[in-house]
Amino acid sequence: MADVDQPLAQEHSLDRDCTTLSRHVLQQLQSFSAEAQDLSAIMNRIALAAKLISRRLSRAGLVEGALGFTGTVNVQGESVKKMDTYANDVFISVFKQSGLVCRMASEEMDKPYYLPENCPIGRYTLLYDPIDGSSNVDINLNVGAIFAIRKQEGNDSDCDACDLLQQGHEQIAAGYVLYGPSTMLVYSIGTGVHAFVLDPSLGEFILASENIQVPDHGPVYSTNEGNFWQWEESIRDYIRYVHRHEGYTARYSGALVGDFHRILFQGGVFLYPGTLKKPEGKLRLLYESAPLAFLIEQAGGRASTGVKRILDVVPDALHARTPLIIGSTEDVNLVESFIQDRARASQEAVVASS
Ligand code: P6P
Repeated sequence: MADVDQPLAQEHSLDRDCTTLSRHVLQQLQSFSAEAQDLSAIMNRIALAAKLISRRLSRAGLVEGALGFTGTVNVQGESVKKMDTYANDVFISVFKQSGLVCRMASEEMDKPYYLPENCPIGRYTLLYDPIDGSSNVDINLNVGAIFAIRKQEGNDSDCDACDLLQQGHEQIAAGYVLYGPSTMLVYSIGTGVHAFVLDPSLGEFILASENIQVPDHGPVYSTNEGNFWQWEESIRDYIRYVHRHEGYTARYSGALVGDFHRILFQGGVFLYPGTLKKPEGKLRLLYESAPLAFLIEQAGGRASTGVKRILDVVPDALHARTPLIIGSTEDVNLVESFIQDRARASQEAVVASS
């Protein structure tokens, strides 16, 4: 008996294969306005950058000069990998002559990069970390890219992009690319979180998951416990708790995007708190923590500094850092409860001694 559902199944499969990133953005915006078309085109350019970087990563071990260090140090004081520079240049190249993005702010560049041919038409700024977790590149482990799109307010020539120093809820869109066994692009424009998988045979990102919701709680806690001796006592209290209670497991890859992606799909919490050496934390606010905070809140989770919602933090500089506690609502709340307990105890001690 012929499968009467065959045509439907085939139609579904064809429709799925045709749900590319740019089409999905327009569907999400429910509009074909000029602004919607711009946003769709920007996402498409990001997808092109991801494809170019994915191709380079997949053959890095065979390509002369793809791996290793450049011998330079970036604005963060970190040694720059050749892949960092390549990926940064790819992002810039895909937006040249696009009429879309006027300004690009990157972890790899001290100041924003202007694309004058796109200004004033393209009133958007792209903030991005072109390769997140680049320490994993030379050992063929997962790395990622993180991005956020913001409107360019006014003429920032007199204050060197000060209009970017705004809270994370000003972001128009945010997302990341995960270069893993498959290359995935996950994004939100404020209407849910959606995941695409790169189909190399098509050269297209195809919709894989829509309206992703992070579980309210998960077993994973993800942090670099090598910093235990540098943490506040409250964070140590949380780590002691998960060490002594059933149902928790540690996972940490050294690349924020991969660790975040696991939390997004399986639940749990990622934390990079302040340390003695970096009291403000290591992760950058504008192009790492704020985009992921945008996503996790769209997925029903939370992102906090430990005492403040990440999306409410106003950066004091383009490369400002922040402590980050991000993931399932119940797990972020649990970490914060240890911080609040210690703060209360300190306050009571002050009162008692006065
Ligand atoms: P540590 C990579 O350098 C990165 O910025 C994030 O991707 C990652 O989560 C973190 O730093 C790892 O830092 O101090 O644990 O090596």
